[in-house]
Amino acid sequence: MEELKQAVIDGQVAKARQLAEETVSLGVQPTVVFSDALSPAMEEVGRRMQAGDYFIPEVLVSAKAMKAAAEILKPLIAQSGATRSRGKVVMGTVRGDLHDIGKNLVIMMLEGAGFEVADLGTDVPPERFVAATRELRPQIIGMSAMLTTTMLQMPKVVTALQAEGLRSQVRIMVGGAPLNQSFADEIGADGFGMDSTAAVELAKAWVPAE
Ligand code: B1M
Repeated sequence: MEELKQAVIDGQVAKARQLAEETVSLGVQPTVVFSDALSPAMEEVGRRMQAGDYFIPEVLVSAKAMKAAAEILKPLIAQSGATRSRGKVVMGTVRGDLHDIGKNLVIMMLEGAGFEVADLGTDVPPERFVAATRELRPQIIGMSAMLTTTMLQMPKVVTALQAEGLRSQVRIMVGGAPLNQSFADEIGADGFGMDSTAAVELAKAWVPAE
């Protein structure tokens, strides 16, 4: 697991894929590989970028390595029956924002925990969150933002859901590096996910297993 984490941090795509295969063949649960190797690896990559030790190309290669390992794990999670839907989540990065590495990690972890996730992608306008809520009837709406400018789209989604009479039907979770709990409270979201592990804990608390 440590080697896999390091391979992702170092952006070694083939090695990350191979180590993911080896790790699961040794009996480690794929969901644990996500939570204990891939997620902390990408968090470390974010920290290095913040510290000026990594630049965007390094971050993108690490994300590629993370994705290569995730491709090995995802079908195994599906096979294990862990994805028998515990609940439905609609997730997207808000309008104007193209960052999706963190959102995708959260989605993988939620799927690993048995949630069915509809990924609306990036640059998602409020009306698409509203339309998806109406069509898919999720228990949870998840919004991600990585820019101090785009996080201001989040209250617009909350207001749009209120205006359409849908707000009381869903829990709203927000996350992304520039956010905190008080911002979530201020905009009327139901919760803030500090990282992918916290996001899954929150979702599980909102939608307990039957
Ligand atoms: Co951009 N970028 N970027 N970027 N980028 C940041 C965010 C920035 C902090 C870099 C910096 O200046 N130090 C800065 C934002 C400054 C600010 O607003 N305060 C920034 C900027 C300025 C920009 C551009 C404007 C640069 C430019 O063009 N001049 C531009 C904007 C494009 C746009 O979105 N419109 C831009 C572009 C890009 C790339 C496209 C090159 C690339 C994104 C690639 C991609 O995502 N496909 C990119 C990247 C990679 C970053 C950094 C380096 C890394 C982000 C990341 O993936 N972190 C970032 C600097 C940094 O964070 N150190 C930076 C790893 C990831 C695992 O963490 O996303 O935080 P994170 O996700 C975590 C938690 O936040 C949480 O769980 C995740 C897993 O633990 N979480 C949730 C996230 N969403 C959640 C949702 C939840 C719950 C938890 O519930 C719904």
